[in-house]
Amino acid sequence: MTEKAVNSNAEGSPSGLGADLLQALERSEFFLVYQPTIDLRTNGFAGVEALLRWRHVRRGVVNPDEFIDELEASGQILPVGRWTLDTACLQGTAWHDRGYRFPVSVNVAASQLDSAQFVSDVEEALRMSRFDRALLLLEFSQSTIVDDRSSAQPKIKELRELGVRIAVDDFVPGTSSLDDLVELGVSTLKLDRGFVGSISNSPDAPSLIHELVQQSKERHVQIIASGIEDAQQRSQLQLEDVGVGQGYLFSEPHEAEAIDLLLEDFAIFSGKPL
Ligand code: G
Ligand code: MN
Repeated sequence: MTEKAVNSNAEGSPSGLGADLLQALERSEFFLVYQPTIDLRTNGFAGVEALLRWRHVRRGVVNPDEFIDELEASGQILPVGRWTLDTACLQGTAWHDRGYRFPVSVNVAASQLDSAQFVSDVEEALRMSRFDRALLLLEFSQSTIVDDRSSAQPKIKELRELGVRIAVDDFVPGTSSLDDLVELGVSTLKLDRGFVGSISNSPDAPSLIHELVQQSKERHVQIIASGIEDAQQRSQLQLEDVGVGQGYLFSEPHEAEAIDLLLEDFAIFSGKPL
């Protein structure tokens, strides 16, 4: 029997973490880590993506792929998503107040966008934190935006009107028309980690990226390549003029205090405030 199955029997939920998960928010066990994005031309600091983590009392730090389905199933994704948004905006303002101005992106689940209060939650997070709305980037999966367009589109429009930006996460070139995404209000595409991982050995990838970058320039859409793990991937993406990158080659996600140190390094390295 697998460890998962043992836990499932012992604690009565697929991951074995369900009961603990219900209390995690009030016990302040969630925290955010931030993964830098890097300007591929200048090597400068371009922003961060906020990523949720759970410090479980016995298991240690747990990644969202182990508990996100359960958060969705129990409806807790809404309060936890709200907490994530609030915390990321507050942290963004703390950086900005110290002179570091850069975008912060936050992942949003389909059920959050579906919920009646999502747009007002975003408004409230911005008001409460004083975070610059133009620097908040909300990341949605392609299916959240495209498959459920009749319900998603009006909300995306409201979010755009608030002044925040919208990204499609895990985007694989060639799977959606760029015009369609732009029409829906998308300003940024985050290239899928798996796709980026395949660029060195996939014959189609360079031409797919090339075409996407050319189209995105005409439409003022930003491309961020995620999951860059080696220098070869980086140079191929740079060759195709992808503007921004993210991945272990540059930095793993870190807690805010570690990002502070990184920011100081970047500022010293570039000789100017960011
Ligand atoms: O789907 P999204 O890009 O939001 O997923 C982010 C997750 O990917 C984080 O949990 C982060 O730890 C992980 N991640 C970030 N950079 C890399 C990378 O370069 N390689 C791999 N394999 N995973 C990464
Ligand atoms: Mn993401």
